[in-house]
Amino acid sequence: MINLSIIRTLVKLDKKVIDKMTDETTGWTRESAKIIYTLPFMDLLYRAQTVHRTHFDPNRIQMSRLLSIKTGGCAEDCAYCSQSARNGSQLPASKLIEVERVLAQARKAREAGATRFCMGAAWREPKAKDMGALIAMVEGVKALGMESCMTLGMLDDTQVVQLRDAGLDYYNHNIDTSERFYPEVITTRTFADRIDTLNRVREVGINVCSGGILGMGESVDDRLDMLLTLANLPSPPGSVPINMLMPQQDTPLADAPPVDPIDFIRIIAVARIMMPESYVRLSAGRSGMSRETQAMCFFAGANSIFVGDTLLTAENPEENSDMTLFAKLGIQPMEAEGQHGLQAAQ
Ligand code: SAM
Ligand code: DTB
Ligand code: SF4
Repeated sequence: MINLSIIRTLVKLDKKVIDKMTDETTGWTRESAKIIYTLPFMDLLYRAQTVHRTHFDPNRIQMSRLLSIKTGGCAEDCAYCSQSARNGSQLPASKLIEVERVLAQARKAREAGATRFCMGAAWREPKAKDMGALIAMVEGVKALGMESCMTLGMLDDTQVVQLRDAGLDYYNHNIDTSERFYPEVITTRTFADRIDTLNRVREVGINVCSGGILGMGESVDDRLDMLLTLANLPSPPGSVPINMLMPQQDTPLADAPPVDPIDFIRIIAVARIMMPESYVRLSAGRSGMSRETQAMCFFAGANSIFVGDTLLTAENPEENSDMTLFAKLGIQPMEAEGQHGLQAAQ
């Protein structure tokens, strides 16, 4: 058993040791993740910001807009989700919305400065009959000069090719938590199912967006294991959303206690250090965070957010308050093509 406090002292004293750990892009271990996570907060933030600056402009943040294209009535039992039919939520189930309505929202998002348009559906997986409309949505968003992203649940071999050929830039499919804690949150599909979908998406050349949620009752080790799984994929996801649980009425996690902001910021910093070239997205939960917490998340390496006053079903800060915060912090929205060649690298 290694004494963590001794290692921490060594790491603090010997910059080479931590450089070696943080420069590695593969083979992260729980032990190295834990050493980094438990560094004194200032040392951790300094390391994370240093790594961040070697790959990104620290004063630019990528902005995406989300739209729910099919809401509610989902067959899965994700304990955090307002859209699961099994959670007894009162949210009415909708059908897949028309392509033109989606594109009208995408145009609005582009006018408000979003460079990526993310479309989410409350499905276990898309059906073959839906693919035509989904393809038209991707093509339409691309024709507006925006990047396209979808999150539709599991995908099979045919669907990933169809979406790739339509021009889909990113596919979001979160692992949500550690493999160990996962069955406490979702029982209707497995952690391995999720990894299979991520592999299919990556193998056809669509950028992977995958992350998870903090605040579901998981331990620090679960949070770190989730990051380890992501960092140790054949290539880490180009985009890593870290959501803070937004407790939803009538779900099993409705009364989950809030995450300590300092613990949340530490996880952002570890994600930045372990996945230096990925966009780390400060996702759900910003509406409950102070401006100072958000600023610290950006300093720790988060460089992507969702903008607009709704996520899928839950609230998000208003556009105006985000722009005021950006102005106060001297942050500029990132241009669509400022993606550091990540798409080519996937
Ligand atoms: N149905 C698709 C799926 O699950 O793959 C796509 C939509 S789903 C809402 C996308 C992700 O949003 C989830 O995997 C989860 O990480 C996040 N999410 C959902 N509800 C949330 C909540 N209440 N608080 C924080 N994150 C949430
Ligand atoms: C992700 O990780 N967060 C976004 C996006 N991927 C699709 C979704 C957040 C959903 C928050 C709860 C809601 O709006 O219902
Ligand atoms: Fe369905 Fe996705 Fe919600 Fe799970 S997270 S219940 S799959 S919409």
